[in-house]
Amino acid sequence: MSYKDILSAAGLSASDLSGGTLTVQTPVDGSEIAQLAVHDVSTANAMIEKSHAAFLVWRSVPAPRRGEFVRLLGEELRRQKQALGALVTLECGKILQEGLGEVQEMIDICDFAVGLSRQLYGLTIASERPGHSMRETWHPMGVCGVITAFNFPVAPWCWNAALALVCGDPVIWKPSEKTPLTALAVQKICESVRAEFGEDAPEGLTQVLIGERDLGEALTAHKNVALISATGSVPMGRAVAADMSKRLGRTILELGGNNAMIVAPSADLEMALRAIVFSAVGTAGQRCTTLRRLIVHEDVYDALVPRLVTAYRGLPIGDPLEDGTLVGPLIDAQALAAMDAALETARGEGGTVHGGGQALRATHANAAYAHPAIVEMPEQSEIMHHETFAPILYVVRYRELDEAIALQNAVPQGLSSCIFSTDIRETEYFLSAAGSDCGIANVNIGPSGAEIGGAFGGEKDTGGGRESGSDAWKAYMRRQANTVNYSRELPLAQGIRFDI
Ligand code: UN1
Repeated sequence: MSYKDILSAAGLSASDLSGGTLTVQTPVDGSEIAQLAVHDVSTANAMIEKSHAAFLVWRSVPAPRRGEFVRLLGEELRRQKQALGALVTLECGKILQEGLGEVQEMIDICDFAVGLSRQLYGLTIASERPGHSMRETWHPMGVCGVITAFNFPVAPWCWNAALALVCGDPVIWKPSEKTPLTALAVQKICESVRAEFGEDAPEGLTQVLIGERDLGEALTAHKNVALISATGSVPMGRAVAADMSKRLGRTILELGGNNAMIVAPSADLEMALRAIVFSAVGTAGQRCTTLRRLIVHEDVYDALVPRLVTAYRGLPIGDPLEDGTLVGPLIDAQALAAMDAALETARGEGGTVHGGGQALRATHANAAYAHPAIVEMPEQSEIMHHETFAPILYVVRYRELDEAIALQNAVPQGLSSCIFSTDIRETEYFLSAAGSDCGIANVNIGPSGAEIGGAFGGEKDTGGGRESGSDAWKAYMRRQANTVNYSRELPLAQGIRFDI
């Protein structure tokens, strides 16, 4: 399929793709695939006003009916999975299997949200006063701004949007300027769903802002944006948090990860090997959940690490649209330069580097393909505390489990973590309060590839937000405590007397 065919199969016409100043290049070969028009701040403000007007309508549509909108969205995504998955691959460079997986993640969260639309449960609470009842109710919050990153151009929007929409909140999406086309394609799907749904879905229920940082700042500045959910770098998250805190707006932050795996002496090394390669190399090391640090018990180090180095050598690097490719390109030349620089620093800190360096130079000179790298480190040095968004896996040894857990927790980020062990004492300890300090802690699976049913997010520099499953929906609603007096008396709480 030509790039043109991929773009048009995803519903993007020639006029959508031209006439503007934002150049979109595919990381597959570095060629230009669009020149998009960008929005300015006054357009962003107008969109926010429109979204707020939509909120005033949408909040009163019954939640199960709002769920119907998300059901139709999920149905449409099912129909368009192949086309949208290919566009994800073309625009961000992840292999087609992972592009399709990302669309599947959208479908899954839509299914979850449809059920949720009939389960936005509050509480009934025992009142201390006779003839009184108490309850807790969840109401829609307001406009929800969603800022997303290039590496997962569509799924994180959907984790937020599917929940926000059933919770009664319109959504304004600011995608990465590196991956705006997938957002435009999804917005077209939303508009077709809105037409099918009927007139109680107001205009402006979902909107997309194309452009740079100033548009994100327009969202954080506007009092009518009740909530910002942002996925991306730690500096971006800090800026969003600072701006939102000025007006005490609500945030959900899903920022960097520096995820580790502990491989214990009792581990099934065959399973560990497969899990390591997928989670360190998948999406070319550009997931926030990518495995970046391997902490291996000294007794199994020699049985595992040389095999890993061999497995890395055989990895098929190439065009992510082609069957059989396991490693696609990095997003751009800057990412490749950051990878090279990190490997250089690691060498300076005593590391032995296997792999690394640019790949496919002869055939893809304008793209940023990299050989994934394994770096054996003498200890957990400075560079290992940083997240480099590239396929670099640092490896260190440990002797005692407590030491391994301390190493795993010693970095600023706290997103995902895992242990490979068949010793239940070790695995339960790893999951205990004294174990991993991350938002995600797994046993005998890698740190990446989470299902939508769990709450997704992490602690420390990862930002503390939770998206997707479990009760993450509560962040998209406002909680109201209600006390109802059905007696003929007016007793005060805490037994206070106040007679007039
Ligand atoms: C991200 O990289 O921003 O758990 C999200 C995973 C995916 C989501 C990653 N479900 O790897």
